[in-house]
Amino acid sequence: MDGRDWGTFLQPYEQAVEELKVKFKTMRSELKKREEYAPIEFVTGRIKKISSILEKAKRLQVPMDQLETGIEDIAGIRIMCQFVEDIRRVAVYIRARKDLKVLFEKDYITNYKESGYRSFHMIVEYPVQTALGQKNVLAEIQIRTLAMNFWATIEHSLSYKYRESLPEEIRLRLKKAAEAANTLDNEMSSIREEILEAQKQFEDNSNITSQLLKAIHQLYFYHLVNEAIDYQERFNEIWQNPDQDVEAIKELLGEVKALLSLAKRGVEEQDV
Ligand code: 0O2
Ligand code: 0O2
Repeated sequence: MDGRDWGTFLQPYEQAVEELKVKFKTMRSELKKREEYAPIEFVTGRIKKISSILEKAKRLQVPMDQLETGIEDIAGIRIMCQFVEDIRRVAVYIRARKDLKVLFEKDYITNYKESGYRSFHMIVEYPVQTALGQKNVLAEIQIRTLAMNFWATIEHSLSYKYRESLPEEIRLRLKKAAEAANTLDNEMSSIREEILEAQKQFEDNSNITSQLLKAIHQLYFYHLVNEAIDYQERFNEIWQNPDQDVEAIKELLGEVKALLSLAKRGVEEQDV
């Protein structure tokens, strides 16, 4: 390909990156509105520099007239997530989209690279509408956590500087740093699990409490005033205790419910 053609050649890729960035940023804000947090933290994109395209073509022995199919990441989108679990979720959303076609995936999380690199890659075919009609371009979507991104960004700049001659000692230290980033991701995931579990527990407990208070209130409808006062006092006692005993609240709820169903049956029998 002649040097003068680069602008025209790269135009659909630029358009693809711009459109895909908007789409994934929109997905982020949409998910954020629906849920308490978005599985997408932020999105970036770039088109590969001409020098990098030429270098990669040489390295992969891609002929100059086959760059469109031979180099998959001329258009690149990067999606950063807070937690490892989010990566799979984002991949599911991408697979379900009707405006692109996933051609293949590379799971460098399960099968991390020798360098220590971790990320989930999806190679997609994306149709761009140009002045001359539709053109399908390839794009690479890299999905990774903030920790994976932190490591990859620094490793990229260091490796780039040293090229092939990265000293063995540095290579090993980078690998160790990748393990540390992975440990950090795992730790954050398990802390998150615990927080979610604690939140659920808190919601369950407050549900039981409101059920009990409602049930006590219902006792008045059956003229069980003394019982209602008695249960209210017993509840107050448990509630005022610094380590509120959920089991005791559950037990009390069971007792009040049993009394209510007896009272209900009594009323029904009277009606007959
Ligand atoms: P290469 O070809 O990947 O080595 P600049 O590119 O620095 O002149 P700009 O527009 O600020 O200016 O670049 P940006 O978007 O900050 O990207 C800089 C670097 O971030 C790129 O390196 C990429 O390595 C990386 N990057 C950002 N987003 C993506 C993405 O979605 N996919 C991929 N593969 N890389 C991304 P280089 O050296 O510019 O390009
Ligand atoms: P850039 O500058 O980010 O665009 P390859 O494995 O290199 O022969 P392939 O099969 O096209 O070629 O790519 P692969 O392995 O799926 O990786 C594609 C991209 O993932 C790379 O693009 C990087 O952005 C990123 N990547 C892969 N391995 C590493 C790694 O060890 N460290 C870092 N920091 N990034 C990695 P480019 O074109 O190599 O680079």
